[in-house]
Amino acid sequence: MIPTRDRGYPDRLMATVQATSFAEALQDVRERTLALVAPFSHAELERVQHPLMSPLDWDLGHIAAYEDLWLVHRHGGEPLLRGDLADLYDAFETPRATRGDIPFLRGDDVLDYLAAVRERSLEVLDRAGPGDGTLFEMVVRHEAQHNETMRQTLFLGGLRGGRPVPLRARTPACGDDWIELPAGPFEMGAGNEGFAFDNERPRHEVDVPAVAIARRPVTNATWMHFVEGGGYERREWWSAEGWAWKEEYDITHPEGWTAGRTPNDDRPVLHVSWFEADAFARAQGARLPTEAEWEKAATWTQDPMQNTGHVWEWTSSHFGGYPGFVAHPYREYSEVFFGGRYRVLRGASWATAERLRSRTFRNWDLPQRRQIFAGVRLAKDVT
Ligand code: AVJ
Ligand code: FE
Repeated sequence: MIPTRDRGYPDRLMATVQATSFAEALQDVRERTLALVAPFSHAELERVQHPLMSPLDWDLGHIAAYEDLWLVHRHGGEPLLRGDLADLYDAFETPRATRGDIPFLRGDDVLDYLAAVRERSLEVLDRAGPGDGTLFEMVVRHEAQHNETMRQTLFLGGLRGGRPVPLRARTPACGDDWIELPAGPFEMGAGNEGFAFDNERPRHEVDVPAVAIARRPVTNATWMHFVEGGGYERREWWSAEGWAWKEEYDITHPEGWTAGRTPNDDRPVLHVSWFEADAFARAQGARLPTEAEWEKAATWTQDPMQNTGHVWEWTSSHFGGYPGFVAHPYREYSEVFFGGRYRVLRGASWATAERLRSRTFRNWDLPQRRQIFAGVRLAKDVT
């Protein structure tokens, strides 16, 4: 099953999640996980495809370990199936850079581990029920998030599944098509009903000055124009930190624009860093939107943003907790990333599961990162 094949192009940010049972939801995301790795040999799954990313087999074992921890151990009250593997599959105990050298499960062993844990969690669901559903929803979404991480690995490794299936409909190339949002407050963040990640709460009022936000994300063709116009050479368009990064790594175009693959077309540009997005915006006499501006625009039904949900959109905002933030249910999801160099991305990408798509979801990454399926939507002040 290839989840991206028949998607339309226009606005598909909002999820239409059917009210399926958790057993079905777990089954559905597992089919997607297994379909992602099905084309590859054991050797390809064991390999470090890129220094930034875990071997795909590590992701598989981590998905199983996370499910065992939260559903079987915490929710079901049973001992871990493989307590001996807990540290190895803990993202903090074992940082990505070292994951190539550790004895993670490989080949059929990791597939057996996934299946054995799944059997246990379905037994817990049968016996104890889903509780308020939070942990089951969290585990389904965790696996879906790792599906996107795994696609990033496939992209960087040049393997099948790392690039979007070419979309039939295309965006008209349009430099100056702005949505004007009048000044005023809106309710930011997720309400109390239903599932949301801790960093989306609590909902709170934010007053947003008048702003213009681009109707569509920046296209490859427009980015090509930036490259040809000296975008990566004009010091005045770059932040000091961004310029230093660009010089050190000799960055001259988005990640993946190799000879013979320079997509000069009207699809949203992908695989640009925050530093590049920031410089590009300055070159256009514009800026990146704040995440509040982005979210307000996403709720502005009078004149909706278009082509959301194909690329993550960098914002100017640093990742932090909303006023009154409470870590829940686990501290390591968001809080440990607050207050650092992380920038927020909004929307969703072509590789994001339907279940994860929402107007309040906050993604984050470091400003130099380009493995993420990220692009740019511009904003500018209204005077
Ligand atoms: C929300 C995508 C930034 O991949 O680091 C997966 C999701 N957290 N396992 C990440 C996540 C723990 C997270 N992002
Ligand atoms: Fe994880």
